[in-house]
This record gives sequence, C-alpha cells and structure tokens, in this order.
Amino acid sequence: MLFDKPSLYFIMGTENCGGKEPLVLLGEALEGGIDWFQLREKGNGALTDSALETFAKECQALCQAYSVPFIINDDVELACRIDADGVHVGQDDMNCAEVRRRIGEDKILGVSVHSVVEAERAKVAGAGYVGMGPVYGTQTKSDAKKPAGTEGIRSVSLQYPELPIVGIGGITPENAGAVWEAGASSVAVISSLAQADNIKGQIQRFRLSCKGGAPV
Ligand code: TZP
Ligand code: MG
Repeated sequence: MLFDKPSLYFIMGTENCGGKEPLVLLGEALEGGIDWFQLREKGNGALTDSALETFAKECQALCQAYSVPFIINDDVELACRIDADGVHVGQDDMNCAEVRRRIGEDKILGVSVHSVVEAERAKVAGAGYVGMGPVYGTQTKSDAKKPAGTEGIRSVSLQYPELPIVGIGGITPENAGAVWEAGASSVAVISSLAQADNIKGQIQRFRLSCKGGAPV
C-alpha cells in the first residue's frame, strides 16, 4: 500500500540545491530517512536531454539503494525510458488518464489537484495519490497559486478517505502539524530540506511534527 505511514516526500532538482552537490544532498536525505523522492528539474539552468537522463539514473540508483520510490515530475517519456517507479503530473501537463495508459498499471501516478472535483477526476483516472498546495507561501515555484491553507486537504480527505494526499508548499517542521492534522498522508518539501544546514536533523524535526512524534 502506498503511504502506509505518515511519509516525508523530498522533491529536488539541480536548481534547488543552493550550491550543494545534488547527489550528495540526495544521499544525505536518503540516509536521514526520507520516504519518497521526486526529481523535479526546473529553472533556467535545468538539465535537459542526455545530461538530465544521466542525472536521473544517478538519482534512481541512490533511491534504489534505500528502497525509496523514485518519481519523475512531468517527463513521462523519461520515466518510461529509465523505468522510474512513477510520475507526477500537474493539471496543465499530459492528461492523467493518458499518463496512466502510458506508464501501465504497476507504476505510481501522482497528480496535483486543487479541489475535490479535481481530486475525484484524478482518482478515476488512476492516480495513486494527489498532491495539494501550495499550503503555505513558497519561493520555490515561480508560478505557484496563492497559498490554499489546509482546508482543501481536509475536504478531499473527508470525501475520499482512501486517497492518499500529499501536502506541498512552504512546509517546515514548525507548520507541518496542521497539514497532518487536516488529513495528509505525506508532506512534500523542497527548500526546507534542500536548504537545511543539517538535513538529517531537519528530517528528525519533520518526524516529530507528526502527531506528537509518530514515525514519518
Ligand atoms: N507545488 C506547489 S508548491 C511547490 C510545488 C512544486 C514548491 C514547494 O517547494 P517548497 O520549497 O517546499 O515550498
Ligand atoms: Mg508539472
């Protein structure tokens, strides 16, 4: 079962690492105990083509060493080519029923949604989880919508209790409690891990953010 315990979902691309070596950072995050990883390669200096594929395979090998699912953002063809564990798409990317057909039944499909209606559509199309956000303000996504808070997560969780929800956007160990409390199965973070001075310590703090310290 996906998300059988409260999970910490790390998302990163080479542009998010603030001068750190991306693979070193990912290795530290895996060693620290992240449960999921998504490669989201965006921004002016983003890797493309064979450089992206090489980097993706390096991330994938690291994730496999820790038995952590390796998900690729947007690039369904790359995910299929290198046999990633799954893909994550937004509302403006390839139609999610089409993505499901393309990746097959055994792969993980994550879909960003912003309402109960979008969540239902994603579920019907075969999403294994939905991402909801930005919960809080974020500097990381240039075209992010305005912060949605946790009410959308609560509504989707009440309507579809079996559908795992991943909260995203501006989440830190200090404000994650409300996201868990609204019904999220997972919190997804970029900057609060990628830019942490002590990534393992930060992962510990996320662990403690969940209902008085249940394991994340
Ligand atoms: N989708 C909604 S907010 C966001 C994405 C990809 C960025 C999250 O980054 P951060 O640094 O954890 O706020
Ligand atoms: Mg996208």
